[in-house]
Amino acid sequence: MTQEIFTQLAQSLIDGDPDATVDLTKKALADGVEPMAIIREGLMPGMNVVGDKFGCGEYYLPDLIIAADGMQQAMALLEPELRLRNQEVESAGTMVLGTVKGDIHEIGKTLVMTMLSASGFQVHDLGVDVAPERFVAKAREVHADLVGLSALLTTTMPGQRLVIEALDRDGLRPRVKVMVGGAPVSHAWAETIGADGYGEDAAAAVTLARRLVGRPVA
Ligand code: B1M
Repeated sequence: MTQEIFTQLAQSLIDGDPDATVDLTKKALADGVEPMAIIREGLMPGMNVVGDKFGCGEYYLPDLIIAADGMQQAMALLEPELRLRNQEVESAGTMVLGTVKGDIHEIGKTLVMTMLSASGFQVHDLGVDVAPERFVAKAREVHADLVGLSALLTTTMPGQRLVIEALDRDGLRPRVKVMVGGAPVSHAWAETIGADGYGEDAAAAVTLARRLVGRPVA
C-alpha cells in the first residue's frame, strides 16, 4: 500500500502533474507515512527519472520546471512535518548555507536546511546563486561555525573552491568548517578543494555537521 503511493508520487513528477503530487503527498501524510520516506522513496526517485530523461534529451527544460514545481509544493507540505519530528532545544551550532554562484538549484539545499534546522542548527540560508563574498560576509556577521555549499552542476562545482579560497583570504579558515554537497559532488572532490567534509544527502549532512562542530550523534 505504502509502496503504491511512493510509485504514484514518483509517477506524478514524471508525468508533470503538480496537483497530483500535492494530493498524493497529503494522502501519504494522512496515512501516517514518515515525511522523510515520502521524500526518499517517492519524490527523489521521481526527480531522478525526470533528470535522466532530461539528460538523454527525452525531456526539455519546461519538463524540469514543472517537476520542480511539484516537488517544491510537496516540500512545503513536508518541511513543517520534518521540523515537528526533530525538535531540539539546545542550539547545535550556526551555519551559513547556500547554492553557489551561477547555480539556481534550490530543492536539495532547502531540504538540507530543513533537516539541519530540525536538528538544532541555526541556519542562515542565503538562497541560490550566492557569490563567495556573500558567504564570507554572512559567516563573519553571524560568527558561523559552519559554511555549507551546495552545487548541482559540474560547471558550478568550482564555485565551492572559490568560497573556501575567499574564507581563507578573509582569515576565517580554519575557525569556520566547510561542508559541501550536491549531486555531482563527492568525497574526492571535497578533499581536492580542501573542504572539511561531504554530505551525500540531507541526513548525512546532519551527521557530518554534528561531527564537524564536535557534537556527534551519540
Ligand atoms: Co537542472 N540539472 N538544470 N534544473 N536539474 C540537473 C542537476 C541535471 C543533473 C539534469 C540532467 O541533465 N540529467 C543537470 C546537471 C548536469 C551536470 O552538470 N552534471 C542539470 C542541468 C544541465 C540544468 C540546466 C543547465 C539546464 C539548462 O538550462 N539547459 C539548468 C541550470 C540552471 C542553473 O542552475 N544555472 C537547470 C535548471 C533546472 C531547473 C531550474 C529547471 C530545476 C531546478 C528548480 C529549483 O531548484 N527550484 C532543475 C532540476 C529540478 C533538476 C533535477 C531534475 C532535479 C534536482 C533536484 O531538485 N533534485 C536534476 C537531475 C537530478 O538531480 N536527478 C537537474 C532533488 C533534490 C532533493 O536532490 O538537489 O541532489 P539534490 O539534493 C540532495 C543531495 O544532492 C544533497 O542532499 C539533497 C537531499 O538529499 N545535497 C547536499 C544537496 N546540497 C547539499 C549540500 C550539503 C550536503 C548535501 O552540504 C552543504
